[in-house]
Amino acid sequence: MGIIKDKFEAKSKQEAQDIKALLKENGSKVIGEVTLSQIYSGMRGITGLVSETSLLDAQDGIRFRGYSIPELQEKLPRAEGGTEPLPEGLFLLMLLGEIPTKEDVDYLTNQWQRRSHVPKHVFHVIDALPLTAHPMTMFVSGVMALQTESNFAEAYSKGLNKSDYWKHVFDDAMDLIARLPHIAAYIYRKKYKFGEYISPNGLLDWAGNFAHMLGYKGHDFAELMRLYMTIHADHEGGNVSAHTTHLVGSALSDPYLSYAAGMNGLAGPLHGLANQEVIKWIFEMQESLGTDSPSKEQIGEYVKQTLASGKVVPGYGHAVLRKTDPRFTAQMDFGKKHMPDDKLCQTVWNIYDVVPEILKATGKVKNPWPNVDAHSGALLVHYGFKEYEFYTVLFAVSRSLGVMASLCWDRALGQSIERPKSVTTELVKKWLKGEDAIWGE
Ligand code: HAX
Repeated sequence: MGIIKDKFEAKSKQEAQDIKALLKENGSKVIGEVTLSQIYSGMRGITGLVSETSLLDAQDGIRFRGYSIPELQEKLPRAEGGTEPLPEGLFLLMLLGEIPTKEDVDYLTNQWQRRSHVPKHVFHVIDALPLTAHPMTMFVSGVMALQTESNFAEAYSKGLNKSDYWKHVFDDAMDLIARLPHIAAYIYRKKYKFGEYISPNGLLDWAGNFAHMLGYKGHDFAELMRLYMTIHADHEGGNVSAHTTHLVGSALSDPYLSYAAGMNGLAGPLHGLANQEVIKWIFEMQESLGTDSPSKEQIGEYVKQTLASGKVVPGYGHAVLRKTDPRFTAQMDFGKKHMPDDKLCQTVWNIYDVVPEILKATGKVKNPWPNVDAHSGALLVHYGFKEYEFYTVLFAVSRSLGVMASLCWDRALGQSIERPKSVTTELVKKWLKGEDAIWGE
């Protein structure tokens, strides 16, 4: 890991100096205003965080260090005979800010293989849970059990110089990412495949080996995993999973604790759990309509029923995006290339034709377009991966790449403990009457 760590040290030291100079000159510049509505509605639109790894534009979608998803597909190294990017390459791009070579990516694959050993007690903790437990509960429990291995926690307890925090966070980040596919695949095989576990294959790349341990063979599924692990990795810093990881890490909780906290947020149905909710909703629609190829009219009626019963249409809407999510488009392109006649994918595409107009007509949904979760399940089902309760675990494994690269940056830049100011409604009322103007104390 020496080469990557040395490169990161040089880059982050330079960046820390630049930020110091930038703040000295411009630290008191005002970058926006905050309205009362914003503090009552999830702080939407308030710029309050720095996250180096990616940036989300409401119209164009996500860019990782300036690169769009089609650009990543073109520029990042691929597996032999493949067309999708290797997620190792995206991780290096997020960490170091440069498109890596195939040699760099192969080196990282090798390093992660060497670090992938999972101690037995982690599996024992997962085994202690009932088989009925949700896979995300099993996954986060496994990650918490793995916290015994934290370099950062051990070094901190012995006494650690502030300037060395990042070094141990870096090592934990690498170990954690390396180990997650094994933990996730163990849960999948335990819960759905009668505990018939598959040993890792040290010759495969990170996502290819994950596909192998899950038990899915064939080039196309491995390619889907490479694409999936790449596009779900990061979505700038304010989403629940990234922000939570950053927030918990800001208290110097180690990377295992921080990541586990973030993934508990990913497990919410308005965030990462939406991928299971989408496919569940489509299966329920098929059952209720008695067909696996519902017409657009039937879909439209079903969507209206969903809204009338006070539920959200899963996979649609976004807090920041105002156009179709390019992560949805990348998956639709994959579907059109590999499975153009798949009935479930065709249903997803028909839903895409129908839902936006209905959501627009409500007059309140700010983004009627599909997000990343609207498509992923249909691609997985095509390869026989129907256990939709597991889908958020796939998302979580991918998300480790973004949140861990970010956590390395947080510590290398010496970011502070996060602590925004909150107020009470009583204070707001007094302030509105001019009786109390004290904010921010
Ligand atoms: N179906 C029905 N109503 C929706 C909706 C949808 N897909 N999306 C938004 N709305 C509603 C909101 O519930 C809100 O209603 P109320 O005023 O009655 O509370 C109103 O429209 C305005 O909401 P908004 O400003 O457009 O959206 P928010 O920023 O508040 O919320 C969400 C963004 C993603 C949470 C929202 O669009 C949603 O619930 N979508 C469905 C769940 C989903 O797909 N989540 C995954 C998002 C992507 C992600 O994080 N993946 O991990």
